Amino acid sequence: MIILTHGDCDGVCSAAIIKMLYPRAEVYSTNPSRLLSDLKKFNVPDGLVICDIALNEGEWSSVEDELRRLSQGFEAVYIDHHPLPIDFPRKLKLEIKIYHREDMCASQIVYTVYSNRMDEHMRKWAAVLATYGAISDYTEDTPPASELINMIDKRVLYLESGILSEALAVKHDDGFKKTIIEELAKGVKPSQIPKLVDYAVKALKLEYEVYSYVEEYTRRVGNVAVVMNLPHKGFLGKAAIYSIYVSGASVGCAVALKDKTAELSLRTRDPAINLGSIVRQTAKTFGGRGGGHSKACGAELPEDAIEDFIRMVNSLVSRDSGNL
Ligand SMILES: [Mn+2]
Repeated sequence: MIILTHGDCDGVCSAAIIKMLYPRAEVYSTNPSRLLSDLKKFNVPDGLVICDIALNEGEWSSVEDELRRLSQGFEAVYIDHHPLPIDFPRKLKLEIKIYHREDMCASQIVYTVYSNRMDEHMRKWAAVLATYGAISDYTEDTPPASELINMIDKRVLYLESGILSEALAVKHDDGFKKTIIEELAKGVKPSQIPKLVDYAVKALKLEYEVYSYVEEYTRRVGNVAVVMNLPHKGFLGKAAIYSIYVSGASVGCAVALKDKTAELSLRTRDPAINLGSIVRQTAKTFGGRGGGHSKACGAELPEDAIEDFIRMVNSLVSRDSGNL
């Protein structure tokens, strides 16, 4: 069996839960923009599960073709919690099983799908893994996390989840991720996995440097706080949140530049704003693509379109938040 998953805490926990049932499954990390080309690299395995990978608009039919090519004689499984692209078909053909909901993270969905095949001992550990994932994706108000944090010391659960997500923010090599997933699947807690605490502490130091940078270099375009060229990679989402905190803006936007392309992460705390839908439309207008949740989303744009993009997001955000 092959598991393709996101390389963050939620993705890693999703894969670890599945690997508890399928210890020989091979795990590969991927992301939304690489999914299609990664799928093309594989040949027919005996099982395929994709976890925590958002679907890009306009790509489902190609992804579906690849899944169909790969899943001869078994049903491919797609588990995700990101908003579906607007062009996602209402009626699906057979052979691909999709588990999608937005009120829990991928590892919680994985838990709901796979835990009834587990004995009680396994199920208890799988629930802990799902809770680590939930804490890192801020969905701990739904099961099994919502139940577990009242039964096991929640400070310890948050600490373990924090160690895992911090370490994964800076360690990107696939070999290391595979080791973490194997250890987690065997029941080893994040703090007990060799070197993970060291990486987490290193990541925290970098994160605090990013926060100081955000304090100094955040500027405002109306209701949007903008910060660019962070000193370290892996903290785009957190910088966007922190830029709201330091500026008092309604929306935070952190920008990373690479090869004439800008990668943007945007956040808001204003419930009146559907940022995911604003960003999806605006990115399209400027020749890029983007989207995501109503409070947390991202975009990829041509570098020279950034300022126009931000100005348009500001005018749409100001309209929705009533600050115009
Ligand atoms: Mn996730």
